[in-house]
Amino acid sequence: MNAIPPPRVRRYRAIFLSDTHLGTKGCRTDFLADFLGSVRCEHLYLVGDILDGWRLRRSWYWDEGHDEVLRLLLSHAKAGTEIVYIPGNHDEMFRAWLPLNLEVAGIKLRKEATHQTVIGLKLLIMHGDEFDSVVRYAKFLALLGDGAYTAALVVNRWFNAARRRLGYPYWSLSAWAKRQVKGAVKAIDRFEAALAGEAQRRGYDGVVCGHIHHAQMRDIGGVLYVNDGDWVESCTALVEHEDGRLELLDWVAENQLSFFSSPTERARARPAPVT
Ligand SMILES: [Mn+2]
Repeated sequence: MNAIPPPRVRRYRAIFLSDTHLGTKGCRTDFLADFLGSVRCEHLYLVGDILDGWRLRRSWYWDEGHDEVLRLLLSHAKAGTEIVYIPGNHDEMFRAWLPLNLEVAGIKLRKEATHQTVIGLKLLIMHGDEFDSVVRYAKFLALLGDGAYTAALVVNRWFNAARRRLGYPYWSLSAWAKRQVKGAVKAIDRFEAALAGEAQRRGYDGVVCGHIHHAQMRDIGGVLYVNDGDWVESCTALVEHEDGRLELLDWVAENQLSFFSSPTERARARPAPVT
């Protein structure tokens, strides 16, 4: 309808994002709304842990930032973007609905998906927690699997609020966990190899997943492994350009945003509405 997009709008063929953990205070809804309002795409894949456990937890958190993200997602669907929502382990309540093959407000609910890039690369899209068993001895990954993660994020926020007052730089919980927890690097390695192996076994050229909050794009034995990261700390997304080029976007680094700004400090001007 609106033929002339605002100058800030970026067009992609496909966007993949995961682990937004909406419904928790940890979600950077300010950055995510900024991102969703700045992009247009034909295909949008929500690769799990988008909504975080509303059925299971007492401390469901929702504010206007979360409203805004939801509104932008629905706007993209309304504007004609094909949206596929793949439930993860934090939004596994939707997995019970998978047999219904639901499409709600233009958003398709699927267990996994296949995306073919414009140059013919066949990608398997899945959240990835299905492979937790192969890395089950990793405490770092176990942490991501349950409520302890949300609790750790609360502590992280308080801790950083104090650091900010004392003039110290931002301290990243997940970066620390990855460094400190013995075997975390090996666990990430095993996770990546398991996902790439699954893609290869099923005849795909690559896999796009999330779950471990560790953005990555690399070749593993001739298979493309991509993890689109998260919107709690890393604020990353995978995009397919119109020419088929795949790129991991780091929204915070690229836009020089500060993790110190509270998600509730939403003074930033909103980009133009999705049309
Ligand atoms: Mn997960």
